[in-house]
Amino acid sequence: MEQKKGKPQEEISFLDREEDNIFYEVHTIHVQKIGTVPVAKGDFGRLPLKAQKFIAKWIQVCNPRALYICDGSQDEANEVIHKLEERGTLHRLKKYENNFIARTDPADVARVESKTWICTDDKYDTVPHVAQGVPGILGKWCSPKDAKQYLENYTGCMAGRTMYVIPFSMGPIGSPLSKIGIEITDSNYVLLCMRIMTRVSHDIWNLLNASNEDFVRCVHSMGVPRPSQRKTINHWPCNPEKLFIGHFPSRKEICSFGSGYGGNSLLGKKCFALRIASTIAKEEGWLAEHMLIMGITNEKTGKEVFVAAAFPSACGKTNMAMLTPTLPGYKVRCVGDDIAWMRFDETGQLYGINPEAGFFGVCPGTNHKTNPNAMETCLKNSIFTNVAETQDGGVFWEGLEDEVDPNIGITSWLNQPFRIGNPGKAAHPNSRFCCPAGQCPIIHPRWEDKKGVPISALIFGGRRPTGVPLVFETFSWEHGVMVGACVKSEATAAAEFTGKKIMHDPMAMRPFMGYNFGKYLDHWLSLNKAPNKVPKIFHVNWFRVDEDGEFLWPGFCENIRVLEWIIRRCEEGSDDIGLKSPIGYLPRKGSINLEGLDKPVKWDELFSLPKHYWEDDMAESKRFLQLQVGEDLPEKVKQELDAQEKRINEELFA
Ligand code: OXD
Ligand code: MN
Repeated sequence: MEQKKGKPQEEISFLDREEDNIFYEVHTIHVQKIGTVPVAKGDFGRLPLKAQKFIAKWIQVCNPRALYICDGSQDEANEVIHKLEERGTLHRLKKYENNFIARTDPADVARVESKTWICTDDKYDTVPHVAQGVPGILGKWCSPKDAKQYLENYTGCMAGRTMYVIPFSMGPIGSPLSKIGIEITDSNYVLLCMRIMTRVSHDIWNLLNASNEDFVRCVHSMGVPRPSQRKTINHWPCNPEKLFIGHFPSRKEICSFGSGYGGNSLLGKKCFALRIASTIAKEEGWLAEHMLIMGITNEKTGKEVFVAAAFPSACGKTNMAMLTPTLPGYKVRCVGDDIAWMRFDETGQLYGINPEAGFFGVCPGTNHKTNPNAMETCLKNSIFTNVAETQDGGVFWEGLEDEVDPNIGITSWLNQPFRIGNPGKAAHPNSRFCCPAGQCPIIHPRWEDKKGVPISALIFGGRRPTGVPLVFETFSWEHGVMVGACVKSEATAAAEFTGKKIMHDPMAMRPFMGYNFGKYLDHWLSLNKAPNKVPKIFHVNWFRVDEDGEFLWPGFCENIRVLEWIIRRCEEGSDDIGLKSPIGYLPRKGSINLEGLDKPVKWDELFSLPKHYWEDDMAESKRFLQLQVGEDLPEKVKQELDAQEKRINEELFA
């Protein structure tokens, strides 16, 4: 329903609607003034009743100036873009087609894990029984009572602002693997990014009307009602002092307050598709994982294999998902770069979908050498945040030095003049491109297949500078689950951490776990049952360095060589290319194709298993899991840890 600017078309009255008085258990804010709100766009009365109730409740709490029900159309995007350009939040990049740049308040640049909570009545639904005195790092629990103080900040938080209602699907609309969400937000930057990252459509209302399906309730506010008490920087309202990101799995609700950026505010991504979805997946018997999905075709045989791979943030999932193979005869196509939802079908085959519709990738380090496909994907219809701008209306970030004129004038993400070679950073290390996945030159033709794609192998990995070989195959599903639980990686700029500390990031899910990690491991283990044919599980490490700190493996597009080995290991009759070691099967020397590499590879160093390193590593991982997961650690994982420790102690090392 189109609406002429400035003329409210409909007014919702709350005064006599009984259902509007519903408040959730933890939300006992008393709203004194229940009035009317103009509807700037959409037909509130025709929304499914359950959606009306949800929206009405939050209108009462947040007190917006107007309601805008999004329909996902291009006209809508144009209208909002125009508004944001006028205001200065978005700036058009004249070098490209329909590309924009936004700069945030420098206080709002990354996911804020310290203020991200899961709220459940029972603490141990969310976090494992950690050892006494040990600060738990696997999940952050907040009692509903404590959540109340944060939720009170929502009272009147949208005063003077428009409340946008965004109906969206995670996954292809109507797929049995997909789920529906509704995000309400007072940020139209969030609306534009959600349109790229999820499937926003009017059809969602029909789907909700036609089924009993529930939806995930996503509530976002920048936390800056008008008149604003806080100085707005870069036309980017935010309220870092009151930041709170709360997840309420029991009622499938996410409440995010105070930040406008990335995973904090695009609630379909980490909050819904990982934290809330992992709790739904456990209930329904499937997996919601921090994994890319890619298809690799051997052009000689025509056979295609799909793999899903989990890496902690900033390990290059996006680069891997769309790599350009350097090995002749292989074709890679991308299904997803960050999140996979996977389910065994009735024949026991695992199928996966990418629940997202766009890429929200880290810019620094991305260039035509490391990821030409990502560079092509974001040439149009994309939003860049916290990158630098060249004077000819292009983008710049660290890693693009060889792709722009070295003398060109640049404006840094902090709005300062910058020249290549200057000290400091032109772009923020967590600056991002947000672009439609469908524009990727190698997007898989089946990326929106409602059944998903059949997954043949699962891969875990991390940034491990020492000790961990390029690739190994685990002995069994159970061993693979243990290896996944032991994933570690260097810290990332995607969250608020700094430095190069190696952090545990079990299953690459540490910041994204929606429930007790011990129960999550139980859930994984429980999937190895008839008729399920569980895929093989591998571990890779692109980041091992030699004594001089030089990478031992070229990485990026050369990773196809490792993927080729993995694919061959998934075929019958590949015993001869694997070599049993205490930690799994390593590639037999020469079984990875190294032909045509620029630099010779030091195979022995790349695959060595220093005994002391592995003794310490196993002891440390075991201690970590004992302390952090405690009595919730599944017996089978304990057995796998013990067995591996024994193999390491007893067996000879190369
Ligand atoms: C991301 C992450 O994908 O932090 O943004 O993992
Ligand atoms: Mn991620």
